[in-house]
Amino acid sequence: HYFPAPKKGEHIIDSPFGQLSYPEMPIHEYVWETLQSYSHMIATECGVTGRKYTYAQARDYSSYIARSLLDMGLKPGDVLAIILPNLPESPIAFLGCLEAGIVITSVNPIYTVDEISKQLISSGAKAVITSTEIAETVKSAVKQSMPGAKLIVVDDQVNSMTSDAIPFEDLIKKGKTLPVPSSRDFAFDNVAVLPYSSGTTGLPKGVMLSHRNIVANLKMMADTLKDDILVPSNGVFQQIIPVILPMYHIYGMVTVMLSKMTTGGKLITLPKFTPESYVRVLERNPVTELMLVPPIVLFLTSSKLVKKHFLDHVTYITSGAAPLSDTDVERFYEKFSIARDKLKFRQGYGMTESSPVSLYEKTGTKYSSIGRPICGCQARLVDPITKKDVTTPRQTGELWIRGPHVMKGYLNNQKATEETLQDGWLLTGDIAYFDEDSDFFITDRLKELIKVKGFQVAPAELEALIRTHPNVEEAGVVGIPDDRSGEVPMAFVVLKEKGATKTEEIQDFVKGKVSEFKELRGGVRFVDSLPKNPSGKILRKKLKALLE
Ligand code: 4UV
Repeated sequence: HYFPAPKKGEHIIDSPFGQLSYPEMPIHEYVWETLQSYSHMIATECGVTGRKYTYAQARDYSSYIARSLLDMGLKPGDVLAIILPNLPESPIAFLGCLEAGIVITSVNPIYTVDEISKQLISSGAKAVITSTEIAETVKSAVKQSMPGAKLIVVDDQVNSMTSDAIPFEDLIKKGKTLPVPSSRDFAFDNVAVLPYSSGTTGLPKGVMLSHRNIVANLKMMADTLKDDILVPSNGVFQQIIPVILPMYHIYGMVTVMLSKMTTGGKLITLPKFTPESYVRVLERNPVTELMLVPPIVLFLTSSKLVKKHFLDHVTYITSGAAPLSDTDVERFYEKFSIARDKLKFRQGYGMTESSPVSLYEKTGTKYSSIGRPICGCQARLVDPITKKDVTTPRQTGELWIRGPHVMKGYLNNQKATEETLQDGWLLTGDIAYFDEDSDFFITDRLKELIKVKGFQVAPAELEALIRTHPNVEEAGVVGIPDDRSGEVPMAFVVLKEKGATKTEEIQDFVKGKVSEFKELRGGVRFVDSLPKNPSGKILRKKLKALLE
């Protein structure tokens, strides 16, 4: 992979991890490429029920799923929504769709009916794969937004709720009898997955990621971590990774699920994070690596349930998706008194729009740094006002990213695409600086996004919802710091009739209409007006300043 020469005024920070080369093959072929040497080993296992699949089974079953999906009338390029908690079947469903050339839109399984409907409509999904547990909610969403769509349900217990749905199991059985489709119009730059992100502003948008984007990012990480990746040989060693980050989110999908399957790891899936189930997985399995978000790092440090010996085999912990401080990591080491070169703590920086990883702190020594651009990635810092590149250490600017992992664009949204992709660069909306060693640090967010436990909350979505309250004139939502979740949403509200509505009524109004993590846990404050710029955009920094 080669980059264009820097233009005048561009101060580009290159990756210290060498030149990238990656194969032009579909994601699923890349994932299965080295499977021969560990085909009999476990690929996925449910941390609750123990249901499991070997690599050979996972590969075969996903291929049968691909054949069945095409046999059902779905065509390459059609969109299918995967709405699944982390189950051992989730990667099989995922890789099956990719093999069929079907575009996956990944939906948060804890979403409400309205939230699911919005994504189904926006993505133009023609079929859904879900699980028995959430089938009722998903069915309502399908009925509301895409009647006639095919509904496939993973689980052994198809019940009355799902009697008209197609069991996943049946697709595997049927697929085995079907011929391998002879030719498909596969292109490396076809869209493969369509996760949703609100980007710098507005509502969640479909992020078009191609096979190239994702294969490139998997290889970028592999080349960056080279010496640290352990692949089983002759069944001698296998990485064991609990999968608690949801696979609908880009971090769980690419950096945990796909990346660890590419190198023959054993994924222990947990359908939802509960302290008890997570601790049980740590207690019962010699886990080798943890991929986390900061609130879970804090959980490990603060929970009495987590014992030192659970971490005996862990050599790396990665944290990403939200800021992590030096103190957070110091406290972790203090509690467990583990040698710092035995278990390394490393931070990654990623974004849905970049498939996701762009920077990584490989040494495991500068805890609050996101490190350097990974192999095949370039970075710049651009002053958001003067538009000039930052050239000296410790000066802040907006982080811009370039590489083969940067998205094709937002689905059906040229305006947002043009604002975010400029001249081949991805404008991240994050404010950062680099130090004297060229290690990067995130300091702030230019974009309006709120991160609750590492997951996206789009202020515009909550504002639109709050405005539907009969006594609300206007609303502006911001994130405020929270010990447990990192940030929580808080609303500034202008009422039509002052005094006629209590703050709790606004909080209750939001409850149930959105997933729990989006609720206004930061509270509500009534104001006379919202600060805005001349074109009517809410000035969120000024709103936040009201709290100081
Ligand atoms: O689009 P998204 O929800 O994507 C992510 C992806 C995160 C990662 C992190 C490390 C990995 O190794 C990996 O595979 C995936 O969160 O949100 C993108 C925004 O999240 C913030 C930042 O504002 C991004 O624009 N963010 C992500 N990583 C960090 C972070 C970080 N290490 N420190 C601070 N903020």
